[in-house]
Amino acid sequence: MKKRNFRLALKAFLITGFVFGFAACSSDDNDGGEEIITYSPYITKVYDFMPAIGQFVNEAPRYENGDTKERMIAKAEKEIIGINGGIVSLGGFGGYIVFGFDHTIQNVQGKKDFRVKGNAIYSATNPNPNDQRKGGSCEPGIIMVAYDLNKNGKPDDNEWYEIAGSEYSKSATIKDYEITYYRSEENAPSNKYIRWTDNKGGSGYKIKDLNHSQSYFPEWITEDEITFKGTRLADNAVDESGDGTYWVSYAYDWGYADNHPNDNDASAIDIDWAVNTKGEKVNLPGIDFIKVYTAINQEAGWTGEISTEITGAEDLHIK
Ligand SMILES: [Ca+2]
Ligand SMILES: [Ca+2]
Ligand SMILES: [Ca+2]
Repeated sequence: MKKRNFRLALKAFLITGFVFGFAACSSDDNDGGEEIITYSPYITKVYDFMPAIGQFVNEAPRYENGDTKERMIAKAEKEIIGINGGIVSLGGFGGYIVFGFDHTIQNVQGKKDFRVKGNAIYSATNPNPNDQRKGGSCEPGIIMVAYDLNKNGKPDDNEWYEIAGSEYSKSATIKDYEITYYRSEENAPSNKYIRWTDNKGGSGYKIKDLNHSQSYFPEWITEDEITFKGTRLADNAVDESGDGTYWVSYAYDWGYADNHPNDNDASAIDIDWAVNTKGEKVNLPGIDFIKVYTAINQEAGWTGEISTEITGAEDLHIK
């Protein structure tokens, strides 16, 4: 989440909720009546939450003394289930959340099936009028989907597939990226706040914004380092002012979370885009679970790190 847009983050992304009901005849319904099953189009459960480093980590949701990982998952759930319209920040590259629904989102042929909601916006002005790309505060996250093949009600490791978005096959995309963040030293300077190394020979520091006094390192974990893995997209933020005053983070074309505004068709996802680890298309009948993680490892000047935010999700076939 970039700093100047945090106020927008607090804006509720309330979409008029409606309950989907259909009549299902139950064979053991001996009075011959109908049993009404209602499904929610929105998130009903958060299964896991582990943000990476970020200026809104320990704030969205807020960590309080003694909170465990389970408690933080419950806090994240409270933010984004239903139409609560809260917000969860995933921090820098790799920070993730896993959530699910009370039904299987169907993969309808030829149609987009769901949307992960974030707080992406296009800026009204861009100091660089020559750049025609959509941009503003766009902080793309990779979307993974799982179909509950073994019907045990939870996502298993072998049930996950990546949604291959517009950048999937581009040479700038790193498919096996791995980053480790190290807990900051006592009194670490703000420009060398949290060190990171990656599996490509890269290293650097996450910068601390002095307006955010809380720790950027998830407070509820006891380890001194934390590692995340996944697909890394090319840096998307550009200092279009040339003097560091105006950063634009550009949207990629399609297939990511927190990348286009929630009312834009480019934020909708087709389950048909799911691929296996070899990059081969898989044909899922639907999905039960979604994982989203921040796809960018970039500090965007004074606006802070690029970090995906989640404000909800929606099954597009329940109307
Ligand atoms: Ca965002
Ligand atoms: Ca579809
Ligand atoms: Ca399962």
